[in-house]
Amino acid sequence: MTEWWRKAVVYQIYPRSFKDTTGNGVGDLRGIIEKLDYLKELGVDVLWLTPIYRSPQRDNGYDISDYRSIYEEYGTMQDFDELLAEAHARGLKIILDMVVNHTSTEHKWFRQARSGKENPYRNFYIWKDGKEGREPTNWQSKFGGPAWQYDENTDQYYLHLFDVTQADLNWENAKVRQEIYDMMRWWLDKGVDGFRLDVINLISKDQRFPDDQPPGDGRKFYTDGPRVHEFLREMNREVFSKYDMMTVGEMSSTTIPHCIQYTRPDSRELNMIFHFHHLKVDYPDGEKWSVGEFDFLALKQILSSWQTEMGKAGGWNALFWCNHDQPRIVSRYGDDQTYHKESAKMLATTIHLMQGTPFIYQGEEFGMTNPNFTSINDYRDVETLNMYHLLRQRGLSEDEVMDIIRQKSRDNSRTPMQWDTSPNGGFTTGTPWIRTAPNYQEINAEKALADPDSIFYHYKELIRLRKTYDIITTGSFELLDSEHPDVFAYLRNGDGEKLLVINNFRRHETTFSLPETMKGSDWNREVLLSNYRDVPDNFKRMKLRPYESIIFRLT
Ligand code: TEU
Repeated sequence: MTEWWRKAVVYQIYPRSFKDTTGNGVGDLRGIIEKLDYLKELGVDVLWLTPIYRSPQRDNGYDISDYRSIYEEYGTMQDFDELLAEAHARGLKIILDMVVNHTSTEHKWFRQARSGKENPYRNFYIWKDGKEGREPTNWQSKFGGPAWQYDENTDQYYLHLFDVTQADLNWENAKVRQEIYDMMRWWLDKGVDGFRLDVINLISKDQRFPDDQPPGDGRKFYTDGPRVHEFLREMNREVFSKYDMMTVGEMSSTTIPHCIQYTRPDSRELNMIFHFHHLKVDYPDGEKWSVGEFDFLALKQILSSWQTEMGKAGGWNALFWCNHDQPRIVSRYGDDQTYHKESAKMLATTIHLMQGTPFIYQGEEFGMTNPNFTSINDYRDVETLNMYHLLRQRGLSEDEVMDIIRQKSRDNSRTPMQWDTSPNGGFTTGTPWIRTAPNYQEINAEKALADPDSIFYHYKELIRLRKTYDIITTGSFELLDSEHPDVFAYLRNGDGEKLLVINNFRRHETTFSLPETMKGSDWNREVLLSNYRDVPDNFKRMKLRPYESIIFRLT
């Protein structure tokens, strides 16, 4: 099988907020068909659709009640088949989101399991007796509160690492695994080109169910469980190995050694992984639901170590800043006001010149920002609403809680795609399921396409560079000046050529000096891409403007 995914660029679509063609305020599959030419213009190769299956939508589709039907507000299976055909006709591949750690409690398997202890589906899920009148263990749900829900019908608790309506599947049960593999093959036989695997490193639980939840982000406890690699090798043997496809695993709270194991070709598990450590350097004391400056030196150290260690060991990273769970990166690590364009371009260059497969999240390509809603009534995300109540119960004021939510909510990336200056940014002719960000008249795709200096064309050029220069795919990574307080600079080393990537992460001017090892050499240098109209005169000791970003090719 060809490894086409090593040079591919993936575009993530959150269908609910992408484009509505019916006027009901919810995006749909026909809206994606309508925008395929826009995506072709950007130059991406693969579209990742977040869950499109039948679901009560408690967690916007990550709570699946039927893996083989389309959620009715998104359209029909015929619409999906047409979308797949239209994408393939344009040379675009489509990967689907496989949520197999849990199902909705509305799924027929769970409804059967809940009906009685003797039901053949009982052990499709994880049921335990309570302990002295409380939950079986002190595990906590990622959305707040206990991870066990009491079911009085059978006087037992079931496990849910996420929402109470998302019951964890029991992967120890071979029947569960076979049902999942059958379902995966069903979608691949329809022509789907791969999968993003939701929290896939949670599927193996420690069967002792230890009752010692560590403080803080206790999820480390559930991740990379004892049989996770065994299950993934089986999934690869039973399914992935039989298709020319791409797989990317979402790895919550994982480690580099595990991710080398997950992605080394000879492991025969996955092609690549998302880790999130670079998106936790603005979690004060590791706590997501509090606010603080991001730790720039930690950011450089994390991204660099994942580049060098995965690179050396044959692992493969998915490269991303944004997705449907994360705040908009230009509002988070950039400047969504004065230096909006410069900082968005700098952030894009930083991640796209690394080794791995880049992922672009809808709207990132023209600099969509956090919406900064001021009322909790404007938020929809189950995690955000749970945390609002938890934080208020802990005694935080309304203003304190809303300040945290404005910066941390997953809804920051879920507001409607801003297509143009018409009402609701052209996303819908109806009332959108969630408000459109107030800045849609200034920041939208139509305006970006009309501006040759826009963020859109910077992304388009980054994609073109990846297709043109193999060194971006194959070159080794070398961090420069790890202690510089403002600049993230690195080299990509190839045969007879280097790429020097310089990124000022600050809204003030700064200087960057080439390392002594490079000063003596007389390089032919070419500017491949920058975010200002010119570059600093003094190459060896550069004076960098706010958020200045430059890619030099040295030969
Ligand atoms: O996300 C896993 C996950 O941990 C996220 O919920 C996110 O990292 C967390 O909100 C940060 O606090 C996946 C999906 O991407 C997410 O949308 C789902 O809600 C979740 O799994 C459950 O399926």
